Amino acid sequence: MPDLILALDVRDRISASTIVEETSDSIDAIKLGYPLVLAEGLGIAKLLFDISELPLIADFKVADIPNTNRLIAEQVFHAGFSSIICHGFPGEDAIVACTEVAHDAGGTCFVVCEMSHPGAPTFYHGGVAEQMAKLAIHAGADGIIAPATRPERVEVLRAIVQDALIYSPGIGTQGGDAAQIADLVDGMIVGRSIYEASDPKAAAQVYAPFRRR
Ligand code: OMP
Repeated sequence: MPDLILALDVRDRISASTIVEETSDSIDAIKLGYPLVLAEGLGIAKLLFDISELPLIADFKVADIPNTNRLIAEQVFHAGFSSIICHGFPGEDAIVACTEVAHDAGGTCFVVCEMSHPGAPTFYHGGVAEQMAKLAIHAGADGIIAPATRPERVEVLRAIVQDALIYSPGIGTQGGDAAQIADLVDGMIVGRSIYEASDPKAAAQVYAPFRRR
């Protein structure tokens, strides 16, 4: 059974800290990305860690040349994150740059291999995701991101990455179903279905039957 990862895409520290206080017993990690970090700065990571003591995943979908990826990743781990998400399409050397920094910091690196939204198949088709999954593993990444909105694609990618981790977004608001995906993945990423709920704690607990522990 997978971890439940809260995608905390709120835009202010009061909402962020309130939701984390309410849900921290019901989730296993918190994913922060551009919406909250651009609004509040990278220091929000320490604030949320001090409240929850949960692992923090930096979702900047890093997608640059290796040197720039490395510089970004260094900032991420210096800020207290445990994991970083990068894109696969810039190629193996770019993934290696993020992975090396992650491992030097005792953290992990995840590679986006196929996205969850309706437009994703425009470019993620014809074996592209499969190639990226192979590249991610060859580059030493710890896991991949694969779409809960397409469980059949997660099955294909699971066969490639085998025991590596798969974190899967798209559950809830995007239409993915935790019951369909839980057995295939190591992390269920859920955002709006929890943080936009009138009772975020109750909304997080909906996923308890599918969650590890
Ligand atoms: P909700 O759709 O609100 O549950 O949020 C999903 C979260 O997962 C957001 O933070 C997205 O940026 C992220 N995400 C996707 O939705 N689809 C992807 O293919 C990849 C990600 C991601 O890398 O986390």
